[in-house]
Amino acid sequence: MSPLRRSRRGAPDKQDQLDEFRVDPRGRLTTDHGIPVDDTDNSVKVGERGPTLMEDFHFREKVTHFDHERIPERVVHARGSGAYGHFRVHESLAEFTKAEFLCDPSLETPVFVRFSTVAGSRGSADTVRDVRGFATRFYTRQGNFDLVGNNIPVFFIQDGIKFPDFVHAVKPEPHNEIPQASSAHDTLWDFVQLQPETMHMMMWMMSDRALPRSFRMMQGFGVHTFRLVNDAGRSAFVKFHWKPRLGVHSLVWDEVQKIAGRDPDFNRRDLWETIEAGHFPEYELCLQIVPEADEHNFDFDLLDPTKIIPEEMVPARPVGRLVLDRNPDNFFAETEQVAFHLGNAVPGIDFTDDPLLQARLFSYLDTQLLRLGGPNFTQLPVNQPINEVRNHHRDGPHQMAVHQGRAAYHPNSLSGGCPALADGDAFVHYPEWVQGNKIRKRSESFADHYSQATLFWNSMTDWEKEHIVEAFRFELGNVTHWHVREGVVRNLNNVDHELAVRVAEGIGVEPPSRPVTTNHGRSSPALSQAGQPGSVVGRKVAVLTAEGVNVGDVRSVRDALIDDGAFCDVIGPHDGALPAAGGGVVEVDRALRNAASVVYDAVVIPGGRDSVEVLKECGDAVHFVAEAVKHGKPVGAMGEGIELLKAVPMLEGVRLAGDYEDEVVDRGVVTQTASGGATPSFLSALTEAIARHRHWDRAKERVPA
Ligand code: HDE
Repeated sequence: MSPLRRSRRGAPDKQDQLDEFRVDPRGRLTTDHGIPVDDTDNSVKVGERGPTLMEDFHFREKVTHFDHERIPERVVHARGSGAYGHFRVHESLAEFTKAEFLCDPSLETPVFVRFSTVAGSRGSADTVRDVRGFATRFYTRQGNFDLVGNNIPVFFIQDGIKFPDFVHAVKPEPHNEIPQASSAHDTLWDFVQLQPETMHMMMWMMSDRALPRSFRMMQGFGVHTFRLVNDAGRSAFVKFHWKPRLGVHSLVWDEVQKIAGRDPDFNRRDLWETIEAGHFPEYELCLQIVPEADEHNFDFDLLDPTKIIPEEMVPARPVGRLVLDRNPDNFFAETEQVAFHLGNAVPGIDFTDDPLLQARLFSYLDTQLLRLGGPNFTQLPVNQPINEVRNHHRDGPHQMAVHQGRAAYHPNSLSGGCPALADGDAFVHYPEWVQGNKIRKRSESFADHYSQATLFWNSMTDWEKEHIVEAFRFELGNVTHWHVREGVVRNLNNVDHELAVRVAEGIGVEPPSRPVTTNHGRSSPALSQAGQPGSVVGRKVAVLTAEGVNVGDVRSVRDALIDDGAFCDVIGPHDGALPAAGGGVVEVDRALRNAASVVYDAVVIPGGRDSVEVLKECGDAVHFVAEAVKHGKPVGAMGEGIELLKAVPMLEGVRLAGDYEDEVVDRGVVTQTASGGATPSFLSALTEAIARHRHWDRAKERVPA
């Protein structure tokens, strides 16, 4: 039973509640039983060189505790990062729901969010091709509401009974536990080719959505259709969306593979550092609401989790704002022990008969019992609701509550009938009318596996389509069974003929000679990542320098970017201070050997003749710039810095500032001939180019990086 924690401000508050569990390391060392310890470096022995004694209870306790430090990792979504924040609804949604936190704009609801990858182990790299989990716990005054979503709005399968099959297929293969955190292997694609309901999701998986630049720059989706229920008991269907304020932006495939080596914690670090810097990630909660009466007005089934409701059909209405503003104190206690459960729903939010959702309602509680070792995991600080918990659940491992009284049953008279049944404010399951035979069968209305996969393909720009084709080629190129490659191409031909042909041509499979069906030609602009809003906030910019760099160039760029909320690292040949041109020094943030172009969003090359001469002769520096250009990143150069750009072969065709033009902006390459300080127009062109994220209109094939 969770002890009630009351905030010092009177209202229940999650951080106040957590305060009571936080342990300040200042103070003296003790055993777990509070016995003071004055030596924790030497075990008790018989003589200085003799055997260790069993009676050394401090030694035994220390090592025993260590031996038991690990718990099973999540069977999926093992690698994750969490943050606290708060949510506030803009206007009352009482018309649709009685959930208090969605009805009262004056209420700030505490939240904990855990982002994750799905397939990899706890220690795997962040930047892999995968779905990202986006699980949000709202600590409402009516209890915990968990919105356990992903960054992709559909799922691989329609019925939860297929989940173990799918996960066995995507996880490392059982005979040799290879590959780690990757879908590019035979078993996954074998499953895909035989299970066409995966096709819509696989289109998303092969798109840039599976390579988010940042957790701050990806959407979240509840995936299933849920219900909202208002005070009058009227229900409407709803799809939940999170839209990031910074827009949806992704990395490129070549880049993610390199980042996985250079900084496997790339997304985790990004979340942590931006929150520490006060650049709090923000998301808009948007709802697609469908009146119950319209349930059957779509050419797909609202209960089918492999389908979206196109936003052009039902707009995603912005209803509230989520801000993440606090990192956890302890990864294990909070991020690892948080136990989400789809069944944590509050009055006003309810379920539908989506067979994937129904299976999840079973799985999450079950998995926590194993992972957290018993039924009392709800008492862990991160899992406790902020309102009071009272019931007749008793005992079990690690029971924290000291239950008073004699009656642990209902009804009772010995405890005055307490705890009393809720009156009026209880969760009452929506009394949906259901009737039917018991059958093991999928509804015919779930049978169309291709139309929305085609819709997704049709909605992509040329560069997005190119990335998708390349992704299919890479993944299938790793598949050793030829019939599996052929099977996938056959399925793709049901999505779009051109797509199937392009993929087939890259993987040595005979391209299909004709389309199976005619592409329906429909598209949904909301599905494309082109034209997303952008910002420099939290972006990382590298300023490439060597001895003799122009200090004015460095400072002007750095100051302006930091003012705008970006992170800016001066990269130099070594740590410490560099003598600058004309006197003075420039402090280096990172030595070139410890830096990698792939972890930055943009590169700037300041002027300074000597500095640029050194950089031009340095293979690592040229590579640094070339790689940024290859990945479509903004590049800026001032004065002599332009000469370094000329040493990068890919810049053929891109116009640079020179004899006739003092300042030029061309396809994300921003240059000014002058040195001694960036001009306002250079700075604004640079920040705009960074906010645009990537510049796909550059030829990059010939870039050797
Ligand atoms: Fe999960 N999923 N899932 N899932 N899921 C878990 O619960 C499961 C599904 C999602 O950060 C597990 O605590 C089944 C869809 C996220 O802690 C487990 C099915 C969506 C997280 C589980 C699905 C998700 C999980 C593993 C098919 C998007 C991480 C550890 C019926 C809407 C939560 C755990 C966190 C975690 C089961 C399908 C999202 C085993 C059986 C669809 C974000 O219970």
